Amino acid sequence: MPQKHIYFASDFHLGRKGLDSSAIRENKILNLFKHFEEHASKVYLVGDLFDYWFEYKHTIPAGFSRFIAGLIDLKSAGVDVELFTGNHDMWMNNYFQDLGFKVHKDPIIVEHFGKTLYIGHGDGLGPGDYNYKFLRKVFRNKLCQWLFARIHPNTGIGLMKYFSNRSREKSFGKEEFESFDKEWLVQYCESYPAEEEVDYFIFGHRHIPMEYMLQSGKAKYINLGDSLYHYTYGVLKESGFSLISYGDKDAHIETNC
Ligand SMILES: [Mn+2]
Repeated sequence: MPQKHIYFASDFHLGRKGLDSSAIRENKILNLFKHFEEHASKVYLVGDLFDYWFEYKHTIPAGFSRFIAGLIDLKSAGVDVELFTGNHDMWMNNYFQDLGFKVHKDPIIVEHFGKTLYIGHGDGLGPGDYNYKFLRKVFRNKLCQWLFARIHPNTGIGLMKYFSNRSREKSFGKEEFESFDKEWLVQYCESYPAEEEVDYFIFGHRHIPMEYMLQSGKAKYINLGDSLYHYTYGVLKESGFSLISYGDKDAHIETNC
């Protein structure tokens, strides 16, 4: 039996066009899931899987059935799948738990292959971004969620799509990297207490694939990129962590697994 690996991916933003339409991107992601099915013991999907998501008590957003079926297939094939919420899909309640998935709303620390991993979407961490940090509190507030759920789904989901598009026009697809010391997630990792020994900090949210050795020389900051413009995912093997590109017709995924 070949050794199985641990996989990570984030920021699919299904429901929105990226380099390709959402339907084409969904196909690519489902193909990637087939690869995971063969090689993974565990998959962490690190947030913003959907461009918008809100669970009403008896209703979920339409349009994602194939993807959700893909998640279920992965699980049925014996792969343990854990989900994280992101800033675009933080309104998950019990729908995915009821399907048997663990859903994390905050970062977690876990150990695999003797390495300690800090895994989280990455929104609201690090210095600055006070407007978002305030909004996040409102969005996470139970009363605000209850009130929002009173709006008819056609209007509620319509509003979410509208605001998601607006925020994207301002930033996504044009994410620019200046330098590592200006990356606020890097700053967050640099100031993380040294006595807690973490080998890999793994985040999504930034939409730029990156691997960076922190000043301590002992831990790495990793950003998983996205499946909107970059088509990247991460894999942890006995030998260490790598970021992989996928999604091109010819490019195959990992060569040596
Ligand atoms: Mn995102």
